[in-house]
Amino acid sequence: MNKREARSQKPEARRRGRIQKKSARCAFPIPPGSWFLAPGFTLVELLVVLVILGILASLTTLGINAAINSATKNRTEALVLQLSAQLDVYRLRWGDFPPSTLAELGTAPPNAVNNGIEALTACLASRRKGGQLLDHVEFSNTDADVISINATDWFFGDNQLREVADSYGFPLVYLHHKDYVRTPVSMRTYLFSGENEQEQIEAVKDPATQAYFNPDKFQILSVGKDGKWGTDDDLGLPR
Ligand SMILES: [Ca+2]
Ligand SMILES: [Ca+2]
Ligand SMILES: [Ca+2]
Repeated sequence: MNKREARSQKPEARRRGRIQKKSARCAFPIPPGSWFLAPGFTLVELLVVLVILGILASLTTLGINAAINSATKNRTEALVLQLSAQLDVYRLRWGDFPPSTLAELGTAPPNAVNNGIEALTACLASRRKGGQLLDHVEFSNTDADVISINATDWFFGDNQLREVADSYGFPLVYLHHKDYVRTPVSMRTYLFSGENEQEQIEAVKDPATQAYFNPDKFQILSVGKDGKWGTDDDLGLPR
């Protein structure tokens, strides 16, 4: 290549160089000072990221807790419906629902708390005639009472007066319809945990009519997650 040819090619080379530089700049335009070109995060950027991660973590925890609470509540409601169906079977076999106290079965209960659910548990766990009706349920014995005899030939293998417990571990409340208002009130006295005081239960009325729900059957109630009667988280039939 002579000098003239070389000179003629220089502008072309310079033009290609400019194009290459321009292409390099424009192929992926990045504004100056962009954060991902910086050698590291600034303190403010790190704080922003941490705050966002914290918010996401708390939202996830809240969602998980809400799902757990909902599932636990659903288990108690399903248990109450299950017991309701079993009580209907019991009445078909025996002509009536279990009483609200074992005293009506000829056995004096050793104390005056949790009598209703203890009587329900004793009756549905009985091996007499039609066989036991309780299945896949949890039990408590919050008043730790033991009776002298196995009043209904229940299947537990000891004489503890157990209570069917809700999904929170508290004994359910059971009231035969004839005991919604009848004395003694010990049939409606409950101890839901060893840490709380005894509570007096009232059968639930329809607020619109002031008539008792389930007037010809029974009421099964749960004190809910807080373990206290008469609060917003109470569950069960008839509600
Ligand atoms: Ca008792
Ligand atoms: Ca008991
Ligand atoms: Ca409650």
